[in-house]
Amino acid sequence: MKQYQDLCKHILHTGTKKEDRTGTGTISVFGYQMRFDLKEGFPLLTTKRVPFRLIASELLWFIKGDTNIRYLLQHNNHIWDEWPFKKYVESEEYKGPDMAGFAHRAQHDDEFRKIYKNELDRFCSRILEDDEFAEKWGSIGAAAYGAQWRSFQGPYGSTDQLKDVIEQIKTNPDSRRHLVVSWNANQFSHGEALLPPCHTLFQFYVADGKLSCQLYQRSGDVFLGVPFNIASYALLTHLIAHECGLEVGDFVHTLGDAHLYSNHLNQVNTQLSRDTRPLPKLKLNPDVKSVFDFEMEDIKIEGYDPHPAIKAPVAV
Ligand code: THF
Repeated sequence: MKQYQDLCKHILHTGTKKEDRTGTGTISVFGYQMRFDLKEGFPLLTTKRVPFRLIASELLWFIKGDTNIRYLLQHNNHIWDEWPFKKYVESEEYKGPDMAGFAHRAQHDDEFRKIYKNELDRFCSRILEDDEFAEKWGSIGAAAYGAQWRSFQGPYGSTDQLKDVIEQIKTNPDSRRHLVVSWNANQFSHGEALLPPCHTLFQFYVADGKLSCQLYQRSGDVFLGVPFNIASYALLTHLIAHECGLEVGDFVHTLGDAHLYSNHLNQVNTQLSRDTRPLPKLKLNPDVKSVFDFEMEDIKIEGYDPHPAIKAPVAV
């Protein structure tokens, strides 16, 4: 995926050093756009292995309107653990060893990393086993994608944006209003969100029997998050096209603050030294008709032959 390699090079060559909320430090640019023709293959990076099953289970979780990490844990998906864990260990209810600044300390202090891993494991087990605990501590907040897509809150009540947009694509394909918005400024300014949504808005477009999608992402962690985000919206576009009887068109990815974390730079350079390989293909179970009925076993990726995975710490 040359588009992604070009983005990394662009940030390395023209980016500015910038501090950030997590205290890690980044190199950042403002405003960037990539375009992927989904008919040319499924845009899953080949210059490192990207765990597709985590992307698919995260997307199904959003589509269900779920905001509790229990569903992810049931699918052995741990990409959102740190955020509810942070809220829990900062609360009165937490009585274990001090976890302040766990993301940084776990990287630099081996002794601490063991204690942290142990606490995080216990947290995840309790989310899985204890209904009350899961209810109280498993949520990533009402401003999470699942809630915004399926039950956006406003003065007139709740709106199922995803269901509505699919209906509109079917009945009024030429509309210029095929939008799903996750940025509920009012809600998150009143402290509901753990992490205000990075994918603020996406729009669909139908032409020549093909469905395209554009995402405006206000902030992109280019090494860890962006490869997930590209594949996730590509998959969403395929699922909706499937239900609506359309072919897939382009995925257009527009980024606001596009950044490389300072502790991902060696990894990025390793990745840039690798050659790209042919893209895999997505296979959806033809018997499933509705976006809302897909399960993991209905979604398969074929012909994926990437270079090995590259580990990197996630900034929290
Ligand atoms: N916060 C930050 N700092 N970066 C992000 O990418 C990000 N996300 C979500 C919310 N906040 C974020 C969480 N998404 C991984 C991937 C996506 C994530 C979080 C973490 C990650 O660690 N991926 C590893 C594999 C992990 C595994 O195998 O368990 C990888 O190598 O790709 C942006 O949506």
